[in-house]
Amino acid sequence: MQTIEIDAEPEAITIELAKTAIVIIDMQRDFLEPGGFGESLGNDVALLSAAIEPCKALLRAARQKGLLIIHTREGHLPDMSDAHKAKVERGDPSVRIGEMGPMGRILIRGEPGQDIIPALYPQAGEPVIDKPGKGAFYATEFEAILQANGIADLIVCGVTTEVCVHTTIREANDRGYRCLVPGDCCGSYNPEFHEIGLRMIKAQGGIFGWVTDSQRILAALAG
Ligand code: TIU
Repeated sequence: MQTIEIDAEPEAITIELAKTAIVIIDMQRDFLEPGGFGESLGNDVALLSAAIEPCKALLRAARQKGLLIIHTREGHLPDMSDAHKAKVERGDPSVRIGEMGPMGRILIRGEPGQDIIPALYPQAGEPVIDKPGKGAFYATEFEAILQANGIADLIVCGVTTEVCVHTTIREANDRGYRCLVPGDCCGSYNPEFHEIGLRMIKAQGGIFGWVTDSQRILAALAG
């Protein structure tokens, strides 16, 4: 079984490739392209695009190594029975979850905007988790898939750093999974929140996990 050491903060981490999954959180058109949910909340969606190429490079290397790759998509059922009022009533009422936008109904499963961006589209066989919440564990089959595959450690990428990435890492941390976060594979509409979000993960001896970058993971995978 191949074990690699990856340089990270607060310290290097050693992982077994067969027990590690790459999790790509919510790299969806609704968050990364104009006209979707991210923009409806008043955000500049261009701020997230820097994460696309590092994620792409990591996915390519992970596929070559045969790592388990799991994608998530935030979104709701067409009847919105899984969308809490407290979540729906955010932002401009004309462009809220479920309203019609240029990419279909905003953040509704099956609509073009809710799907993953073409640059990072899942390959056949890679699990795609549709989640109604911020975290990947809440009301999904995510943990069952991790358990069925003997996964102990997660490499978590995606958007946004302080919302869905952070929530998933916190949920994973409480369940005993070690999380390694390549900061350049994540992004936020607020660069300050991105930086502080990463600092929060690795603070206090790695209270929620480890922080690295795509280059250090690629170097370890190639070594
Ligand atoms: N608004 C925001 O920063 N994020 C979300 O609503 N969802 C995710 O982070 N995926």
